[in-house]
Amino acid sequence: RLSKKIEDILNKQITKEAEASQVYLSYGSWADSEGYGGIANFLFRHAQEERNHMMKVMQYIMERGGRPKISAIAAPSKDPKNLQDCFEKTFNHEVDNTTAIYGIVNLAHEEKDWATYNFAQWFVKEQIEEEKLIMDLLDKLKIAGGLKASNESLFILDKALGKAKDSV
Ligand code: OFO
Repeated sequence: RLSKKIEDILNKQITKEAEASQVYLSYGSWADSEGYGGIANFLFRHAQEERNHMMKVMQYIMERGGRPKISAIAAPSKDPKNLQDCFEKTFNHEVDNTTAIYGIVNLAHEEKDWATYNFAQWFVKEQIEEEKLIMDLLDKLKIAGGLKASNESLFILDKALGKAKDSV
């Protein structure tokens, strides 16, 4: 059974994943309004992934006899200024989430709750992938010319992201 402290930190993670999902939804809506339909599609797909992460934590809490708590989530930050800003902000959100996951790993270790420790490893691995995914996006944008990217290269990037198969 989960200790109260572990249950609390996992419940906070439910909110974090839900917030991450909102961020991707809101950036996707921004990208679409800027004409980047492919990037919007990528961000919406990712919003769904974050929701899946939230469900994964909920299911684990229930399996361990706990009670998931659904809390209010903060409004996403305001629209990005441009694509570069969008990807950078997204990356910062991911890094922030990685820190939260490490918090769970630390507490599980401290409490010798090896089941939760083991559960959290999936997220440790997932965060490596997510950070890499966004770093790759930033690289692609840089190659396209960053803030000075031509419409043509942005068009190609947008098209590629509309189709790209990202993980999980
Ligand atoms: Fe839930 O993986 Fe990103 O934040």
